[in-house]
Amino acid sequence: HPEFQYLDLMSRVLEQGDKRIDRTGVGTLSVFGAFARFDLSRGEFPVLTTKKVHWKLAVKEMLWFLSGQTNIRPLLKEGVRIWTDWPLARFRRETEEELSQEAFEQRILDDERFAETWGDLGPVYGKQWRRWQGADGVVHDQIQALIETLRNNPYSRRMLFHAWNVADISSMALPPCHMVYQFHVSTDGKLSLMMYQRSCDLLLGAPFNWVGAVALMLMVAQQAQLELGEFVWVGGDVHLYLNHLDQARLQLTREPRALPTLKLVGNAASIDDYRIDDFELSGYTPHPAIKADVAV
Ligand code: UFP
Repeated sequence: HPEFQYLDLMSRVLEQGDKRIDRTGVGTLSVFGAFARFDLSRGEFPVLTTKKVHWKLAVKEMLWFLSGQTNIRPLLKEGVRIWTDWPLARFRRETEEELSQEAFEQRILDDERFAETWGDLGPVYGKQWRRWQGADGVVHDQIQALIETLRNNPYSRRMLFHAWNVADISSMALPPCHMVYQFHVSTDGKLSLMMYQRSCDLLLGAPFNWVGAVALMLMVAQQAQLELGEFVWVGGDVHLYLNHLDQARLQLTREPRALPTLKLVGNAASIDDYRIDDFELSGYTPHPAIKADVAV
């Protein structure tokens, strides 16, 4: 079962992980270098079944990246709260006001000016993917360029986009974790994606990032009129936070179930025209969700 790639990696981190204090102060067990591959053409969709993954949140996040936006306001409008921690921490630090997460999010939603000041994450993924600005001032839409190459020169070995814009890192709320997405087309017209993730919260990050990547594959494949090939994942520092170990052990007691299928219903005119309702996940009967806190 393809999900054992995840579960075996989790065991490896638990058993062999190097224990260290990390940036967040929580501490992790960490291994360096990991690999997984899922053949989507054989129905191996990496949506974990050993816990319930909120797949729609991951797809909505991917749509937000693709929209080029970097403010949490449109995410909150869609009910996605995973990026609130960083702007909220900055707000509390700089204003010394004790606002709850709920109250902060409500103000972002109600007050556009407040959102402009406090809701922006800096030049994170969306900016780099769609509007990477070179030193000469020229702005590059990496996604559009990728789709054009896939259509016109699909055997190119240069089909990738990158979020690690060195000059912009210091103004990002969080430097990109999933940094590079490289695409490949086989002679029988199958699109594969390899994603490199420099830093991976194995319990909370990976399951989410994998769904996002697969959603991206579906959209890009449709835009380039290609079939689905493989999703290949490479992890750099792959870690379990020390307050996630019980959750990881619980997950390892569970037996994987049949993997679901993620698909697009209908055709979008361009990469900018996808909506959450265009995605359909079928055959998903996971074990219950596992709660855990995100390290900020
Ligand atoms: N992280 C992920 N996936 C993401 C994301 C963050 O796993 O999409 F945005 C985790 C990895 C790490 C932390 O635990 O967030 C980022 O911290 P650092 O920048 O110190 O690696």
